[in-house]
Amino acid sequence: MNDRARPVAITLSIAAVERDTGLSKDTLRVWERRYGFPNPGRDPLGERAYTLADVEKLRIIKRLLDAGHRPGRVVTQSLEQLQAISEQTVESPMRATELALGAADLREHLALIRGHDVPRLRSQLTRLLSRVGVARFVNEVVGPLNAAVGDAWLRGQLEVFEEHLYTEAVQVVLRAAIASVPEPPGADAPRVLLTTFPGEPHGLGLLMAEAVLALEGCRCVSLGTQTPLWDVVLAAKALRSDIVALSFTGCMNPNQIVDGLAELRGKLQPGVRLWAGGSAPVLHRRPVDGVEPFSTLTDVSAALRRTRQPA
Ligand code: B12
Repeated sequence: MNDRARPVAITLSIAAVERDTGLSKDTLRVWERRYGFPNPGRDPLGERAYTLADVEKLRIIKRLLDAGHRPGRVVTQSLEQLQAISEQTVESPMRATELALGAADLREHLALIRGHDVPRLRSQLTRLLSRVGVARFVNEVVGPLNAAVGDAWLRGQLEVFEEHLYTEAVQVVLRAAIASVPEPPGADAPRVLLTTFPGEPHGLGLLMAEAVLALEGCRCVSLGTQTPLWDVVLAAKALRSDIVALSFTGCMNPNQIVDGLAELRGKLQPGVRLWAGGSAPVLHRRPVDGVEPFSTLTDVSAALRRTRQPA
């Protein structure tokens, strides 16, 4: 093929790779020096330019690191070798998923997503909800399904638009579940404001937290995702919130998470509790004064008991 016939290769900047894989720019540069991978070319401005193949490999590497593998063991492997390690590694969470949801149920849900059958996906989820109740639906159905959908995307078995279809269906069912929880009777029920920071588009963690908090007798108001920081402050004041609860995945830049939480803490009334939940590792690696980190929903009950005690 001559140069004219060769298609122009799509490349990504280091910032785009960081956002897409959750690997920091520093890590990418260190690996480049230490392991020779990734080894990006340069764009016309001399900035690093990563290929889509690099990004695919980096995504698998990130997933393996999250599952406990060491960089030295995985970064230098070929794509085929990584896929083989990945098959073995993701098998156990998948098995756990199958146990919680039922193997047939899980396969059926993934097939409905792949078949774009949204009405049936919704009705199956609704059926499961009425069978197991809100608490088990959140922990044993939505949690494992999220993981399975995320894994399927990572393996290239689901497209991003199919993740959107899935999210929409789960949102509808979770909202109905939340609406079915009776309002807490007393005026002293904790008031919780839920949202994410700009840059964090994932909203299912918020909805799952809202469902659990409603079951625990809280009055929840959700602003949905990506609320500017100052508006969170205004809303917490206007709604007289006792707790501001935020959700973070590993997609958001860790420095923005830490700086944002510190700034928000400084702007909220001292008596307002600030909760930060989700799978972003930085929440535990770099704790922020006055911010309570949560990696699961199971700690919510104990944390509420602390909130109900005078500070
Ligand atoms: C659906 C989905 C999407 C949808 C989101 C739509 C929406 N409106 O929410 C779309 C398609 C938009 C999307 C986009 C992206 N996504 Co996405 N997505 C998912 C998926 C499948 C589920 C979404 C979710 O909300 N998870 C978040 C919550 C529910 O999970 P969690 O953080 O583990 O939270 C648990 C606890 O921490 C706790 N919790 C969470 N929040 C809170 C809050 C409080 C207060 C408390 C107490 C507890 C709590 O509750 C949960 C249950 O235990 C996940 C897979 C997964 N395993 O979660 C991937 C996932 C989060 N996405 C991922 C990625 C890489 C992306 C993209 C960068 C690329 C892509 N897929 O296109 C973009 C992001 C673009 C951007 N601008 O940043 C990765 C993140 C990897 C990382 N870096 O950590 C994941 C993990 C998939 C994977 N296996 O790689 N995604």
